[in-house]
Amino acid sequence: MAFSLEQLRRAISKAGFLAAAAMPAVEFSDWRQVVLSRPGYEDFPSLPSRADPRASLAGARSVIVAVWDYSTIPTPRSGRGKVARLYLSRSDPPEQGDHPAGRLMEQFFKSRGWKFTAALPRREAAVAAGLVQQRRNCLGYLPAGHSFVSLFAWAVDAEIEPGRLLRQDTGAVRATPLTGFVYPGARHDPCGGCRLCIDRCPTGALASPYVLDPCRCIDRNTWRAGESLPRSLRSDLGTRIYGCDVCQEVCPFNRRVLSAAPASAPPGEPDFDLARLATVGDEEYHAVWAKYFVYNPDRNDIRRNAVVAIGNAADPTSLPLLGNLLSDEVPVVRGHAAWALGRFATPAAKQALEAALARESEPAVREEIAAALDDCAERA
Ligand code: B12
Ligand code: SF4
Ligand code: SF4
Repeated sequence: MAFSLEQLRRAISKAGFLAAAAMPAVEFSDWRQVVLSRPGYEDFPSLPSRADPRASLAGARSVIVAVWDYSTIPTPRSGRGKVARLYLSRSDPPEQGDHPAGRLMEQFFKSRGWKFTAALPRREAAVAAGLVQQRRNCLGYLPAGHSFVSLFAWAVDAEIEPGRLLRQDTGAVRATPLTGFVYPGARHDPCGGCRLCIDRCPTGALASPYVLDPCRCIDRNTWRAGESLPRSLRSDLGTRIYGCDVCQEVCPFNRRVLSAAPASAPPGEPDFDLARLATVGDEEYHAVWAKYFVYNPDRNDIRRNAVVAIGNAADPTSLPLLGNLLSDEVPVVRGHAAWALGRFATPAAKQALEAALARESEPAVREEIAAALDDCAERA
């Protein structure tokens, strides 16, 4: 006998999700086809294997998708424009069970004796269940609503009555059955003549409607681990050090939620000062910052990003700091500090770079310094 939607309703309500759905565990074959055919997804080699819930979980019978609204979560003001709202609100844990709401759901599955897997295409599942509709920036939007939602999904080995659950203004969660489910459903373009997200993407990552080049997306680049950021993208990063919200912030369909009065951050939130982040030590990083930069346990990735942001902010008072960072113990930080100094092109910046070149032995950093000196010459 199928597990009733009513029982799932109680779990979703307790976890605090805005909406959810249960549907049959179908193979997301169209989605796999797209992933395999688009360039740029080689960096995500495990992605296509998420298409078939039954391959990830023997006996998978249902998929549960849940929508977490992070638009109203209070976040540190000093982080805005530097860290994407998804990460500032701590709504994208590497494992769904690391999030309080995801943990409650997984405890619920375990209490029922259900086996589950989280290896799924979460947005595709949410679109298939009719919980969100994709727009040209690729993001899933709530029906007649915004896109600042994080999506959770699990396949379970229990049969659940298909249906949707939606939290009402009163706070109560209402259930409606899902009839005539088919995958894939029809895809309609709801954007009319608009192209704002495509035209305003700082790196040109949105090549055309619904098509993203992940290698150019700021989000993917800011969580690169232990490597240099592509030189051609560094200036496009602006002061963003983790993720990017531009394609959502320019969207007319997000205007209302963005203009709502921002909730004030709880007292004691840290100051996302770029100089502080560029020089952060290990202990402070793990105590204060690692909870925001969830995919980067190594502080040096964020130090590198902060150094690039300082270069882009072009505030001459940061010249001494960048000069000091040319002697940092971490080569990637030294290399990016050189790049940042190259953007200033002042005699002091040039002098610091020449002195660094004379003492530097790391070939990759020497290359960065030489390129930065060329930048100085060009700008002069
Ligand atoms: C890989 C990945 C990335 C990659 C690639 C992104 C991408 N668009 O593929 C990178 C690292 C770049 C990335 C960036 C971001 N991501 Co991401 N990412 C994922 C992940 C793991 C898989 C996404 C995926 O399925 N990609 C494969 C491609 C092929 O899918 P797709 O873009 O949806 O393609 C479909 C459309 O093109 C559609 N389509 C094609 N033609 C047409 C025509 C019409 C008319 C229509 C309607 C549709 C349509 O068909 C395709 C297949 O279904 C999911 C989590 C998960 N486990 O599922 C999160 C996820 C999608 N990301 C998320 C977020 C929030 C982001 C960022 C906003 C983070 C940030 N603030 O920096 C950015 C946004 C970038 C963007 N504009 O897409 C959220 C999205 C929530 C939402 N509301 O949709 C997810 C679900 C994670 C979460 N925490 O909830 N991400
Ligand atoms: S998140 Fe930023 S870089 Fe990525 S597609 Fe959107 S606007 Fe472009
Ligand atoms: S900015 Fe325009 S084109 Fe892009 S998602 Fe929003 S409505 Fe669609």
